Amino acid sequence: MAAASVSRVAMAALPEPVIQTSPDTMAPLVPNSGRPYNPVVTLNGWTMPWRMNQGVKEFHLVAEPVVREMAPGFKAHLWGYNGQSPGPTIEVVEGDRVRVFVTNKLSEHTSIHWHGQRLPNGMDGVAGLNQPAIQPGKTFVYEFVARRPGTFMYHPHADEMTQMAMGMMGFWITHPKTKNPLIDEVNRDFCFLLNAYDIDPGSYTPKIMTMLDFNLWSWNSRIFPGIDSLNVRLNDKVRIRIGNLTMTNHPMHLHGHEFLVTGTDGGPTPKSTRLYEVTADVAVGQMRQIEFLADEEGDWAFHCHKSHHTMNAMGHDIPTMIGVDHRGVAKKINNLIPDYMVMGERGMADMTEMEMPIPDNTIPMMTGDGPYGSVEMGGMFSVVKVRRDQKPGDYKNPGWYRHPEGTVAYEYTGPMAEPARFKAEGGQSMPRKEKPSTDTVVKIKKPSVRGSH
Ligand SMILES: [Cu+2]
Repeated sequence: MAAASVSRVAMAALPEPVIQTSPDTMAPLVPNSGRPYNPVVTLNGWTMPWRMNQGVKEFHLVAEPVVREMAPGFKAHLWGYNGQSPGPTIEVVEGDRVRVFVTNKLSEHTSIHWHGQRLPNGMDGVAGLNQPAIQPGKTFVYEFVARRPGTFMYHPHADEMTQMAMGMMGFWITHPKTKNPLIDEVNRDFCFLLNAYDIDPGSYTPKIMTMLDFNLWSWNSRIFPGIDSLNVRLNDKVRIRIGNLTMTNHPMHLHGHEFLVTGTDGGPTPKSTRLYEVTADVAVGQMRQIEFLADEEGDWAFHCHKSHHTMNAMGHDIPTMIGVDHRGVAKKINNLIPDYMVMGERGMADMTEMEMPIPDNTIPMMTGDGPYGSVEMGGMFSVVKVRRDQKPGDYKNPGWYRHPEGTVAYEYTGPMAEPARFKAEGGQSMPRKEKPSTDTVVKIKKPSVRGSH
């Protein structure tokens, strides 16, 4: 009885929840208690401080509505944890006993599932199956030993469709206790979650019923150009941990370097399975950690390879007008139909130059000013900046890469040679027997007026 009342008192003494209001990438949180480890950097996020309580690492998560700046000039009303969506990254060490207090400040019940963890069944967080849901205003306690080192995440397992569409999720990293032959030491260790939202231009709150047709593809609830660059020193060994909580897969592509997939949410991958790649698919509900030696200086694009995932709020019902001469016409049409635009003619830089009127709190479809003009990207896109003079442990953005003289693609201004044309009929392996009597003309449909591009 006495023991029970003592533990009740201990429970009553909740650790003060730490709230973060900034969407900036925070410096790594160097552990000041417990076992040492090399901390990660959460892209446009932060790691939650803990309290050691008689050998137990205690965290306090608060599930609550938050305002997330998804990019400068664009804020979303989401649900998250401790002031942000995603919630703070939790970093522990293999073998740590962890106690997480979860306070529900939402208008409906919730729970937390600790994706990928070995733990007692009653701590797995599926509301109704493993525990009663956490009702509004209540605080629940999860406690388990972090048994396996690796890359994990947390998210609700109660009214999931709503709560994940609203941004409730976070990263969890369990660092190895001792040297692990499958886990290399790295100089920089980044992590972020892939998430997606459907927020109508001009509005603030995601549409939660959307299953596939999302219009905002984000990393840690940020969209390019709002996603911070990953700044590293030349010859750093770099690890990037990625988790996917969207409804589709994301082939993550890195320019200029080859990487190995060194871990999944199942743990470190056996060395015999590791292939050098430049794109790794991260399927729904999966986590992948990639590693590479950053031995090429420059600003290297790093993005999802689905081209629609490197765009911001858009409609998919714009007709293709490639081949149709629009000179002078587009601006005139634009006076009549404010959201009219031409695809495939001058690129998306038009979006900025034509000053398309867009509602308040809306980010252009593609944007981002680079050193040579518009980057014409949005969504799941960022840059790995590799610099010789980046100081060890310094994560500051070094600015644009200064290309050495004579190493940038340039315009050819000499004489144009007549193209040598292949003389035989057709281009296919066997020429067709009879040619059609007349050429086929493809009719191009007129654009329709839509209010949601
Ligand atoms: Cu994608």
